[in-house]
Amino acid sequence: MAHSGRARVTAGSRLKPPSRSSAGANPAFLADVLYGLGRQPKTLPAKYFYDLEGSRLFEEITRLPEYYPTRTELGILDASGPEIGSLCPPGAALVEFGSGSTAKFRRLLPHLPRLSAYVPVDVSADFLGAEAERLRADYPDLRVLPVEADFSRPFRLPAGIGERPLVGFFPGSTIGNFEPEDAGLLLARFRDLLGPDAVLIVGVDLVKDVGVLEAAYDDAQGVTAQFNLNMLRRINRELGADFDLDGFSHRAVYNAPLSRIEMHLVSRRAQTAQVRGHPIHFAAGESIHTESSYKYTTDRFEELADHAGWPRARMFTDPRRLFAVFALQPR
Ligand code: SAH
Ligand code: AVI
Repeated sequence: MAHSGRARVTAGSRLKPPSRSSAGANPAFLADVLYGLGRQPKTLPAKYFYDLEGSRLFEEITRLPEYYPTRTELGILDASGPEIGSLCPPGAALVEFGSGSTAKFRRLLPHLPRLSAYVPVDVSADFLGAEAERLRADYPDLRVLPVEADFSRPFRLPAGIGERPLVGFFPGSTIGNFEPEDAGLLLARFRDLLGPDAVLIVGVDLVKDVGVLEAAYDDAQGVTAQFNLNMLRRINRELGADFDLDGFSHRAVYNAPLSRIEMHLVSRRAQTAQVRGHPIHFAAGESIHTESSYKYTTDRFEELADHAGWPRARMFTDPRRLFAVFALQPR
């Protein structure tokens, strides 16, 4: 399958990191961390939430009473599954971008006519491997071909898959973790990857009451806070850093003009952390912006998709219009 030649995009950051040649054992991670923490305001790319612990914490989030997106999207897939499935060509291979637990795929599977293969793509390597094994055990006749990759960069589909009609699946509103401009580039890249006859099924979280939004990202049990802090735990473990996790607090706030939830780690005091011998200074109250989660209106998302080469959109939503699932086609 041909690679898309488009610019690189990274969840949570639009900024190009410096050269990675001398960074050591995990050069891309170290370079991205030093780059993000060297900027004002400080940032870290959201894709680094997902080590094994981060993936497990995200699954816990999906079961929280405040986190409405997962159960709402699953409800839409159940209610509209037959119609969504009817748009997918028989014998297609389905490529899921950011597959996580594969729970959404499992709900869609009964509606997909004679699926030839399932290709879960994820950066969270160990979690991906374990979930692919579970899926094989549950569906012995299904071809499961996991790909460990950052889907925002060029990557290859497994051999032979490109000969099949392709269905893309991008649930969870993971697209909301990209800056809108990068989300457009990503959709255009998926169009190139999937080909001119593809269908792309995308989950999109919708603009809504600020109280509902902020509760979903600042739950009473503190699971989202742990998910956020796990980024620093991972940096400590994998990059030999010495962040004091008690020195940072979780903050989630809706930025209404930009229609996005922002997650931050706020330094409780003035402090300095070391990352591989690089001192990182924090003023009291200074934050690291770890994630944006953009919320769309259906019109705004359809416009974004149209500009990215997906002019035909069918929209499925829940009775409260909390979330939308789009089935996009390139012509
Ligand atoms: N699709 C699942 C999981 C969503 S969580 C659901 O709807 O519930 C987001 C998933 O995308 C995680 O599993 C994370 O590891 C993965 N992910 C995030 N950024 C990624 C990237 N740039 N490339 C590949 N996978 C990514
Ligand atoms: C994966 N992504 C769509 C989630 C979201 O809602 O933005 C990640 C998340 N962050 C905090 N809670 C969940």
